[in-house]
Amino acid sequence: MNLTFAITDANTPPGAAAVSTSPSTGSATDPAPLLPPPGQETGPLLPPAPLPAHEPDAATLARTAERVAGDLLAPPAPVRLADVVPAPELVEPDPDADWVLPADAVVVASTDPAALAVAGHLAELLRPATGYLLPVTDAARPEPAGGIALMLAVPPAGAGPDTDLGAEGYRLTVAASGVTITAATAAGLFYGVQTLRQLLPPAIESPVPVTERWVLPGGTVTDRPRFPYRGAMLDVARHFFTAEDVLRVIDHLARYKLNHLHLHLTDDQGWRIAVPGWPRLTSVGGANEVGGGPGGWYTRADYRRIVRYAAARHVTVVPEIDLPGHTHAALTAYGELAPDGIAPPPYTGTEVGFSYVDPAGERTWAFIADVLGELAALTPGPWLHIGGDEAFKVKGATYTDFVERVQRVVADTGKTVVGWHQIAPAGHLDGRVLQWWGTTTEDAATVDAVHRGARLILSPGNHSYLDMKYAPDTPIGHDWAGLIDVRRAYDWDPGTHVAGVPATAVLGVEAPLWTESVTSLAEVEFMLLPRLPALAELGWSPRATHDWAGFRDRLAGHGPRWTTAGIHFHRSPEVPWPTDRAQPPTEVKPRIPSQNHPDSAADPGRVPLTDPS
Ligand code: TNX
Repeated sequence: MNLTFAITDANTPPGAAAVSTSPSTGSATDPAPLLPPPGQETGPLLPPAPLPAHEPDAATLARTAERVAGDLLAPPAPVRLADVVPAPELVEPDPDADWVLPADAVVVASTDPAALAVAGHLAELLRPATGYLLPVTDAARPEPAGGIALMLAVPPAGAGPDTDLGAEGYRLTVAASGVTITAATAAGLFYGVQTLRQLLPPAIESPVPVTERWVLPGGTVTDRPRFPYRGAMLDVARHFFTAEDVLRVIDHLARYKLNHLHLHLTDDQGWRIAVPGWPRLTSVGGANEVGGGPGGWYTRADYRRIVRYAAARHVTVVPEIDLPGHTHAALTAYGELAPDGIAPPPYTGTEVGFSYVDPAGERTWAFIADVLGELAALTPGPWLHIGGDEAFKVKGATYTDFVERVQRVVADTGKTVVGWHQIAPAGHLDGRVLQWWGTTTEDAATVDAVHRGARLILSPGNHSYLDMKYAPDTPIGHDWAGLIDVRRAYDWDPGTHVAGVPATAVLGVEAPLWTESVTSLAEVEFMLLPRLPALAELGWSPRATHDWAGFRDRLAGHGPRWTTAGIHFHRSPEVPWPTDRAQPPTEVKPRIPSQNHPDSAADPGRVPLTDPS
């Protein structure tokens, strides 16, 4: 074989033309490629390029030859540029531009605190497995210079859609000179970083240094989301999850470019957020959970920690106080909120629809103003979720009057209302958002609310409820909305799902995880993965990329990543997981027997609620 390669003299300034004996077709000012294109190593001998003004010394020649020989023997990048979840909008591979992260790489970012924070985040992601120092530095105009550059760039005025990356888009280029991520915002840079992370070998997930060739596939990814709202919900009321657990869940969201974490903070079995002036909400209302465990709650400091951690990952926290139903825990703490004025004993079962705060009581309204006021003050994001589901005992005008008054309380705090789609019949309020959790695709009240200006978050129970079992033998979870395997989680279209609701009224998607039967972080992960990435792809990727076979194959590559990172997941048989050397993660053992959801009889297969009164 005819080895042809470029020799860069140690004295050659960076970026200047290197001397080449390769069949380069570039102009005199192009940097010569280090390697000839694949398959052309034995091409015809061209006339030698002009000699440098001075000969490289023997040591330089030897080092260069060693490096080039190493590169020639090296396998191509194990991850392909298109192997990203969620699927990017545009992928343009350049197999000649694979790039190996050098041990002395620097992460350079635009001189902007938010961009530098993303650069710091990237360095923290890469340091444990690589063991590299990866210093972070700023520059007015970052160049990769053999490292990774994160560049904030405002598109020129009048720029077309090709250059307009939007509020969350990014462009990632892997070239022989290094990696550049460009975006208009720090959020865009952050999503570029998540893509970069997925393009490295799975060993990048190791918490300890490993020997690996940290190669990235060459080319360009240009990407931006389909919907602005992409989220997951964690029910911390049925079972309590510590702030530490919630931070881990935020990590999982961020990996897949989800940008909202909805926390279901209150329900019949537990009240999980401290509210000044109402101490018994937590000391009494927070001291239980399904099955009789000790429960728990977040202090202001805990909640602030969650919000801060989320914000650093471009995740907005959406707190939910479920009203007027699902309030039994609050009633155990303050009997004056109950219609009969008597505090009931705690409830640790899984029925729904029996509790409500007294809609006519003035104490109720003082309570609501204090609770929502506190959450508005603690929450930087624009949303307050008021629940509104399954309030079976507050009917007709009493219900809609109640919801309308709560909506006004929310508006007075400066936040925007989100509620489950049951609030549809209540009057419209500017910006109001309904969260669809139906298992059908038709609902006149919801369509009517949309015509009055409401937007929709899509959480169809039969596709996105991550508390549903994967299969009949899934050890935890429900099946009232059907079994949801990965394909079912993936094969629907948020843009057309509810008849009469146009894609323009769809704010985005959310996967709720109710936790009646989910008791630990391991079980949370088991229910989230691998279905959460399916939902993330529906929220992020252009519909034109939707393809089950392709998704399944891309998803399969994430198994070894989760295993390496110590994350539990369900080894769904539909996904062709590679056989990895690491031990497969253990399947979770249920601590709580699975229960069906005894809700209204609207869906066949659902067990009707037996009214306890
Ligand atoms: C319905 S979805 C509920 C929750 C349950 C869930 C269990 C919704 C708004 N309400 O109270 O936890 O089903 O799957």
